[in-house]
Amino acid sequence: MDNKLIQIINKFDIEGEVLSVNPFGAGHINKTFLVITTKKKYIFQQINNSVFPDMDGLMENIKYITSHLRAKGVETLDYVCTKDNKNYIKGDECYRIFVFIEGTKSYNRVENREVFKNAGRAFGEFQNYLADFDASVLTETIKRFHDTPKRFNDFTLVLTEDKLNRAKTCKKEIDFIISHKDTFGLVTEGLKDKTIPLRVTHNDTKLNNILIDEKTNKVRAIIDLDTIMPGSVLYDFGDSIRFGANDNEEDEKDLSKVNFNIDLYKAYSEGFLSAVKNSLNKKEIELLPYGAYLMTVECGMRFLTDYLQGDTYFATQYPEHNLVRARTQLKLASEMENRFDEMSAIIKELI
Ligand code: ADP
Ligand code: GN1
Ligand code: MG
Repeated sequence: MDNKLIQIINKFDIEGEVLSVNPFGAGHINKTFLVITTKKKYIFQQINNSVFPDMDGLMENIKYITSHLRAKGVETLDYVCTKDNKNYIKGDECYRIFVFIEGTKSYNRVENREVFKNAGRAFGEFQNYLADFDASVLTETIKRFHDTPKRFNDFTLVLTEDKLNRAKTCKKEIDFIISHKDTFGLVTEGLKDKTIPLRVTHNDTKLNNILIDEKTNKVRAIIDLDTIMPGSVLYDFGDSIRFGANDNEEDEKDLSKVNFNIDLYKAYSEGFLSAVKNSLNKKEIELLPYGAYLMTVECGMRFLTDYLQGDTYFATQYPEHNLVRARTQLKLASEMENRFDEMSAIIKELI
């Protein structure tokens, strides 16, 4: 076992003696480990503090949000303080511990329609639980996180520099993004002119940020609360569809196996709208299909930006990993674009 990690883990007020520490999960941002002690299981994370520079603010957000949820009887993340009562270890490297939520699993693709419908309902309910949360106490942990036009500017700067000379390997993807740039502004504009309400949103609603009960397939807890910030409901709906309504995983290399699955889109919409249809305004409802497209094209653009800048943001397992991810997202976005009418008809039926 890694002695350095064990020393850090032992600074937290955990129960029992550490038996094992192993890498865990498929997150792209933090380094996550499963810790097993003689008494309990924990999730130990080195938090990516270049992605999240304001760690105090981030952990305060988690404190406020988890207390708010717990007061409503909702199962949520439970962090363990250090022996000197801090909610994380601060330094060049930052660490925290959560209690492992037992009897649960997270999925990297939808294996069962029912699970995805349950995920939709859970994110809808999550939105409702946060409706009375005082957003003014929240730190914006990543500035302009889903500001897609700003993401496009970042992309063009990185493309102009092309410091690894990789642009020649992804001309088709670059052209797709540039030719779609006029479609990126609807949500940021709507938030600005207030036709789209600013709500407290999760902002990273992919399926592996939910813990599903192993026995019942019901959602036990929504996790990865690092990006909870004021945002649009379209981000939360859209990001779930981007990840889940795909016949395959986010990093499937064989693009012929990557397809937008409209039945899974329908399943998620059924669950989600059963929880929020009465609280969304007309414009939000109309834009749900667009939200799915926007989050998908934005994510493709973010993966491609990271590929062009040398894989400094998302964790990667091999040199073209971000390019492979970008390709799946852009293919899905293009398929969604061609099926907007069907997607809208599904929403209309459910309202
Ligand atoms: P990242 O920001 O890198 O995505 P996450 O906080 O999402 O990190 O954690 C990565 C993975 O670890 C999750 O997808 C989930 O599988 C698992 N995980 C995180 N917290 C818990 C927890 N409290 N109990 C059980 N599993 C967890
Ligand atoms: C990251 O942290 P994780 O792996 O749950 C990213 C999301 C992306 C997602 C793509 C803070 O999510 O925005 O949509 O990867 N999180 C951050 O899979 O950038
Ligand atoms: Mg995650």
